[in-house]
Amino acid sequence: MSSINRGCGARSRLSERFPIQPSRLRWQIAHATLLGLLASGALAAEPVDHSEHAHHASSAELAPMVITGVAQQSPLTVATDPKIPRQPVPASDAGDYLQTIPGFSAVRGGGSNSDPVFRGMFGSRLKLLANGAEMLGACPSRMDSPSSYITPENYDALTVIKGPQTVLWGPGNSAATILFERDPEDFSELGGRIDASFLVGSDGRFDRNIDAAAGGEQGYIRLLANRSDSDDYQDGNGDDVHSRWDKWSTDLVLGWTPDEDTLLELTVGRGDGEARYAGRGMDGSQFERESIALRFERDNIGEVLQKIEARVYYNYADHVMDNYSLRTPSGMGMMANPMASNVDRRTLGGRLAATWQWSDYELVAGVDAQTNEHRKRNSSYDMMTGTLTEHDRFVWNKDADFHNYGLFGELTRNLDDDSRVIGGAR
Ligand SMILES: [Cu+2]
Repeated sequence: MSSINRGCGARSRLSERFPIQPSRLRWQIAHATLLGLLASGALAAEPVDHSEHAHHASSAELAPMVITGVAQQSPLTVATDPKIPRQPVPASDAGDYLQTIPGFSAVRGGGSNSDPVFRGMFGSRLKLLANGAEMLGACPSRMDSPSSYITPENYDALTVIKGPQTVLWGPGNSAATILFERDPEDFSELGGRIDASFLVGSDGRFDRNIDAAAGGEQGYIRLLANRSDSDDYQDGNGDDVHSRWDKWSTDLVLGWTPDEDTLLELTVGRGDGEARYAGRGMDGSQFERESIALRFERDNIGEVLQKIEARVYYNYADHVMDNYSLRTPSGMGMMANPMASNVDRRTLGGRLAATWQWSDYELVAGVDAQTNEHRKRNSSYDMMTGTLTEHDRFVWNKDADFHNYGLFGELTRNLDDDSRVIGGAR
């Protein structure tokens, strides 16, 4: 008997030798207190047995602590629902939204489209993926940072994997990997749902969101649309800060679920917007996004091979910045006259991964690839006649073209309920 259940025996011996593991106990008390704080906030309207609460409080004598960030799921992972309202209300893009997670800050240029920074690192060290697809933006001065094309409310789950701790989602993620994911719809019979929300704030802030889905056992259709406006805000001195924005984004999702374990999903999306930048010589007058993505998932395949997932995506960013449509040209220096610059980027990518499970081990391995093409064109201004020739009268000039291909594998060994060892290579 003891030889069969050797794993169990070893564990019980360990707990006999250390009946209470001090570090673990402390962690559990801290956790319980945090949960207690959250629960007492959420259940404030319900009758509370004060005597029992008083008893709990006296058994764990910890100083009161208020946490206003998102609690982490594990030391390396933060998972949250991006539809949950936040305070202070973030701008409509992912950059400002991520600041509600401890460790994130942002490089701000105006009211929206800030560039997220995690533990002092930003840019290509942060891997931002929307449903597994990357959209890097086109602007050489990062007016359209990757986060500016992501509307958090249009997603169901946000996961932040801190540090270079995963090799599963592409190269270059030395600061963190940030995943915005949309869950597949699950209709067991014909039906539908609509989630709509409005937000009105000071300085002309007005957001409207709609997320509607209909479907049945065989598949679903889902429409997500969002628009957000804000006026210039006032600084402490009462002066207007050049920061107004107006952005919209919409996605249509078509899912086919021939059986419980199979999913084929097509997503088509579009968005655009404009944003003033207080800290720059130009404003963003166009942030056009076009995206198409196809994903396939198959679960519960066999004893060892558990899951196969495949995704292909196409993302196109077409960005215009100028110094005349959202402001008046300064009339002096380098930016004296009206000028516009138009940049675009086409990204095509794909990923195929499989999950294997045997005894305490789990292996996720696969391949991925991505190609990028970047182009630009500028307006021209004739100082003699004072006429502006718009950027779209010129031909595109391709200035970058690159690809990457990856082969990756990540092996996890579960030691007990709380501990894992993870190793990966790419
Ligand atoms: Cu720009």
